Amino acid sequence: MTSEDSRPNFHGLDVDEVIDDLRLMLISRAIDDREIALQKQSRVFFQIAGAGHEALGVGLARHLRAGYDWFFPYYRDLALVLGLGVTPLAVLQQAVGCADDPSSGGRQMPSHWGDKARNIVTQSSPTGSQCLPAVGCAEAGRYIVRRPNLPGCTAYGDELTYVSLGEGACSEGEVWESFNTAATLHLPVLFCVADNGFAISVPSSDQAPAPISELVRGFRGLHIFKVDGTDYVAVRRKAKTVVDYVRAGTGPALLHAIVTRPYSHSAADTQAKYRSADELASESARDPIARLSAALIAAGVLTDERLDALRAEARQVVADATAAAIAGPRPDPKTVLDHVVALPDVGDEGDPGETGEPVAFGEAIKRALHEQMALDQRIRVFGEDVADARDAVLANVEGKGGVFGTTHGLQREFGQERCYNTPLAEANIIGRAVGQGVRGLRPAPEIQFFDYIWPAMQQLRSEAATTRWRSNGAFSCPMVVRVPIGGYLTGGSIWHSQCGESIFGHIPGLIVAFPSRAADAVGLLRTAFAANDPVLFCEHKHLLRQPYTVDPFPAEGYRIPFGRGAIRRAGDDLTIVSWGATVEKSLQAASRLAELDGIEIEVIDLRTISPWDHELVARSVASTHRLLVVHEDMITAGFGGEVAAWVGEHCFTDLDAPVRRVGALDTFVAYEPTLEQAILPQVDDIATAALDLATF
Ligand SMILES: Cc1ncc(C[n+]2csc(CCOP(=O)(O)OP(=O)(O)O)c2C)c(N)n1
Ligand SMILES: [Mg+2]
Repeated sequence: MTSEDSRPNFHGLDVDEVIDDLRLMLISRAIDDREIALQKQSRVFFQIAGAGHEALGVGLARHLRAGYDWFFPYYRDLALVLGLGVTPLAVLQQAVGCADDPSSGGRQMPSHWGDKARNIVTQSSPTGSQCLPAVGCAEAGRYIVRRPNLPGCTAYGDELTYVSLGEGACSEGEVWESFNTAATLHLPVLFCVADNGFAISVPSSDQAPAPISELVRGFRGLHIFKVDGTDYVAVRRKAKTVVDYVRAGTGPALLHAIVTRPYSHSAADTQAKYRSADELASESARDPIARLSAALIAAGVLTDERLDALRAEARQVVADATAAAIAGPRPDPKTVLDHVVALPDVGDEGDPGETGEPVAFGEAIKRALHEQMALDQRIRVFGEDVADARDAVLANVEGKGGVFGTTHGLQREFGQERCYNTPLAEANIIGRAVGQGVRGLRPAPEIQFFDYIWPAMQQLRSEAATTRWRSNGAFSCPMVVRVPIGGYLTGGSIWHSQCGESIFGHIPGLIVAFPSRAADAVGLLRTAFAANDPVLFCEHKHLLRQPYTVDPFPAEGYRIPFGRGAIRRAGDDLTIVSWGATVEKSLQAASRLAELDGIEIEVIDLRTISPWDHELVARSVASTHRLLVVHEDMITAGFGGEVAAWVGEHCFTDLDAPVRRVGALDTFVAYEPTLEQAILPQVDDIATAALDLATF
């Protein structure tokens, strides 16, 4: 009961600390109980409890450092975030959807933590998707700490990144991708798997053939620990060992903690439907609060009366927080579009100049990458095959630099820390970029082919694009995702030739650039690196070496604001709006119609499709009175549908003919050249549609 220095202790732990932690555990449980009651009164609209996970949370928090370490907790981590200093008021403000909710301003469900000052990164809902960003965050910390002068970036040599998830979420593939990279790069990541035996109603025996601590044994370098997460003393001891281990920088660790789930999965669930009364009763015997209270009473450190007083005090704290949260202002519906995206202010487009060396599209992008990386050490380029070669052989070989050669020479010039290969895993690439972007770096991940972007969709859409909005502007996620796209390759086929930008145009928070010539690619890439939000930068493969894309390399400072199109050819009779590879085809069709039919077509290149230049299109349609939208993507739900609908709605009185579209047939791109030609829009198709429309 007393140690050598005669301070009261409990199993070697400071009694005051233990009582404080018990107090937090009681507050955590009281918040759950209160939220459940509030939901029945329609004061909160969802509830998911931290009950059963309290000892794990407070025990870990004792050894972690808010505002120093980085945190990617999940929804059951209520006790952990309280231990890190998040107040009951902040928790209740989110639960009731108060405007003052510091995590999200009423935008996110309860228990979706986010606290900028404490480095608790805004949380999303997809299970397990926090793991790859956590790895990227740890990776960023290691990079930043060696470069102390990077603007807006701080890191500590002994920081760690905490990420937690349930045992059910461990079935997600991205989680395994995160173990892979954390172990390969020896990153200071603490994975905490809170195993309560169920994922909603699915028992862990339906998830995997063995518990997670056994499954991960093959990851060399991942240290594995197990703990009874309902035993506060055991958690405290293990947490210290695990945290010390990860903090020392030796590598990642996985803590597999067995916990309980005394309450149903969420307020929308009734666990009595799938768990027997006996089972629930035996689990309640392992309740972490009951266990710690009983142990403290047995040790003579606590009395029943004191426990009752602590419990009453916890309820009061929560009642006061609830009253304050309910009395707080409701969010203003006028703010719903705030913090979707913050377009960079790069001023006017200016003049690209005529004196630069003439370069084609691909070469221009390559040079712009060299230029931007030289200017900004926060930029790191990574992806599949983007590096040149292993350092050991680099002096004797030419270097790969991407399957299209666009990143050639970046590793040689800037080193492996700034241009490196990743595992062949697209979610890994974008997820790690998310974590790096949140830390203030300017990651420039490459997806090798647009056709393989889908495994990264979760990270792009649910993480990168939502970060700013879901945190009500507290966090942002800059990244420049370069992606070779498109067909007209003769032989590319279905998985090397698709477009599909409309799907990304449908994602708020994601900027989509789609340049068609060299100067634009440079001007837009410079702007993309100035942005504080994710940019999908589409590089059309067919354009990389085409002579018609050649421009003098634009003067320093030439940047194109997002959402500003360009008139490629002036005309009075008809407007064509296009982007990417079909801009040139539209120009050819326009020349043909001018020569043969005397029809003058105005061709607009949108250059970015999200945002897109409504004003320029409206102005052109006001003078030509006819619109044809041409794109390479399929017609159905292609982005042309959006342009056509907007013009129909806003420029109706200017129109003398229906808006028409030309695009790919509603199928995939085929391998055999005549099939590809039949599927993708050709100059003839554009010319025919334009002639029809001009003579309507
Ligand atoms: C990708 C995804 N699929 C499904 C869901 C719905 N869902 C939310 S929590 C959950 C179960 C998670 O179980 P586990 O990982 O064991 O964590 P626990 O809730 O038990 O702590 C499911 C299926 C989700 N949020 N995300
Ligand atoms: Mg579970």
